[in-house]
Amino acid sequence: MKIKDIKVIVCSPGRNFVTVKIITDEGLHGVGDGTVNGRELAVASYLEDHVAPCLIGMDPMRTEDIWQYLYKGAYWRRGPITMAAIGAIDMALWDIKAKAANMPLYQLLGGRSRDKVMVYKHVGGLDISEVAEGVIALREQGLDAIRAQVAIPGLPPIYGTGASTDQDALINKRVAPHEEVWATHKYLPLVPKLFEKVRDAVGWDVHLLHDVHHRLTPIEAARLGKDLEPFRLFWLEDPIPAELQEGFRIIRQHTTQPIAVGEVFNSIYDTHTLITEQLIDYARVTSVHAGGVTGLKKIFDLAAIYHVRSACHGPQDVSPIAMGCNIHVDVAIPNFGIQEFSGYTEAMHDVFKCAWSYDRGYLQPGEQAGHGVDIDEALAAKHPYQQAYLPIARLQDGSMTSW
Ligand code: CS2
Ligand code: MG
Repeated sequence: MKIKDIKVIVCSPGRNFVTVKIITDEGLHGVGDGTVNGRELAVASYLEDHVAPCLIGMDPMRTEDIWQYLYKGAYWRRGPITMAAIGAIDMALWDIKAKAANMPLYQLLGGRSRDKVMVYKHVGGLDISEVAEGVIALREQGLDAIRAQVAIPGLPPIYGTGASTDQDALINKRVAPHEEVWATHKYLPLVPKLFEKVRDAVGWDVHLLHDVHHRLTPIEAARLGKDLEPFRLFWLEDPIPAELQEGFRIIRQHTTQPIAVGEVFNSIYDTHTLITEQLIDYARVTSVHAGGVTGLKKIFDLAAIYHVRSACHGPQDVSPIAMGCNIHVDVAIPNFGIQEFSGYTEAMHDVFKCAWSYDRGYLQPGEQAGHGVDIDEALAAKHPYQQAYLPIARLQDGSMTSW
């Protein structure tokens, strides 16, 4: 079998997605996700101009060799654009391989290790009681794990704190990113109050999670971890900017609060200190940003040795294709932890046909051969790319800050 053609499809059924479609000379095809939120066209060009021309004529079964060809061969290793491009190609190749074997992808990854994939969904609100009501509502919908965020009194609504939905904040049609304001001293005392109230409302038989979104320093994060210990959170996510892996040593010295990190990581080298020193409990990499199924497996296999569990990033900007690949990996690996799941709109499901399914807090990969997701190209063409950026954050004095 040979790779005959590679198409790059950029569409925006509510938000932008970059999809690669690999077509073989034997008529089989596979699709992969290369979406990097706010930088979509860079990946599209990387794929179209620098990857596709090199792969024509290659054997699509050589998933590992093609991964290494793109990783080592480019000389310029790692980085979100390169790794998302590699990820897109890798997903499409695994799709083809599993279709050729006439098996769902998870069978090629070792088969099922579990019956279903636990997810967490998000709840936000303008105040703590609104969040508590939202958590109760999700509990009634079957969720066993819920992420809770609340708006900060005295600050305009900001991304991820719950005042606006993530989706609203992300689909920002202006040319320049929306600017938000952050103040740590207003946030730190609020979060323990939030979880005290939420525990009162829903009790202890539910996993509660919180995302700090990289906004603290290590010692501030250590303080927050200690303050949250009485409420037994499943995890505290991205407490500090993640490029300084050693920073997590400080957090670890002070608190037993489990830590989750990795949504901005794209290679095993972003995570290896965190994993091998057991500084985190959950690795939040995802198939699209970490080099596809092949890249994800490398990270999770290392993590398994160090008692670190998986927690694939799964917001809407991870396309339904990458979500499908995540679910196949989730169901197969021994060290699965949890899967983030924001769900998709009807328009997105019209463009991306999915064999995976969601029901009352759990996902299933489906039994279709391949990874089970395909793109309707004609419909995708009706939703052209729209320029959109994530917000940026400043402190109250106007200086830029991490978010
Ligand atoms: C968030 C994401 O899912 C999460 O935990 O942190 O919404 C993240 O901000 C976006 O994926 C950025 O594109
Ligand atoms: Mg996050």
